Amino acid sequence: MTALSDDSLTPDLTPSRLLEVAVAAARTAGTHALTNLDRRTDIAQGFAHDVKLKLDLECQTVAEQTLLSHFPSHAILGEETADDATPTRSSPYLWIIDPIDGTVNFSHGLPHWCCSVAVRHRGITMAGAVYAPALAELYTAAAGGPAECNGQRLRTSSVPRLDQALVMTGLDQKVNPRMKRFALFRAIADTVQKTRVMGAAALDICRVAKGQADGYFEAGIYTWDVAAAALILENAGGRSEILANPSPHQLLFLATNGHIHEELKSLISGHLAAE
Ligand code: LIP
Repeated sequence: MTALSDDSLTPDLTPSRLLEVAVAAARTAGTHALTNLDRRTDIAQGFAHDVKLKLDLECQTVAEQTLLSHFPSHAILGEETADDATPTRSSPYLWIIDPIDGTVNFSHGLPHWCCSVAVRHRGITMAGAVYAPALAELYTAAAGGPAECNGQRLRTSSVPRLDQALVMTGLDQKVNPRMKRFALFRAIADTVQKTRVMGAAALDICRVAKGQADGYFEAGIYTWDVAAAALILENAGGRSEILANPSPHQLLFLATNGHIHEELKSLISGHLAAE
């Protein structure tokens, strides 16, 4: 009997079917976090400017359990186990989980946090779900389909120039060591209409998809922060680009409404060149 490839094990692996499971996993993780807010300060590991909560680990576990109950042979890359360097197993399907994006916000009781679940087939993102339970917002997209928030179609803004743009960014402490994090922030802040640092990359990128912001850039972000939101943005008419990949899973990531992309990219690249 020939070994069945993953592709044939579950023939109904359409983007919409994959999205259904991504939504189920994101909702399971988000509901677990929301119903355990009383434990939002239970720390698993503390850092100078960051924190890993016990709920981060628990939410990844419940998301994984949901995914594997549907697709036991698929591989998983999650923020909380990424130090293992490799996904759980080899498979053409890779699920990418950020169980709580915006962990520090969550631990302080700020509602700007979410659970992000994406799935890639041979490296191509097929579906993505970003669930922000404290905001009652579920962002979704499947390859070839629309981007939606709570079932409403998303469209990026038409803001044409940087000096009219609201640009979101982050100040992760593990930022690319070559880059002086506040110098780049200053370069962007001096050029755009306004900058915002909200602390949850996936939600920031979904705001660009929704037309509520016009761009997002971060120098020290990770694959699991952006995998789902990047598809949602592109299906809403936006554009995303990895400007550099300094270490496994770490990215210099740009996401825009498309209109300001080249202008913002050259500002950032010019700054990097000057480093
Ligand atoms: C967060 C990102 C955010 C970044 C934070 C942190 P986490 O992810 O979403 O954009 O600025 O430093 O990395 O760690 O909360 O999943």
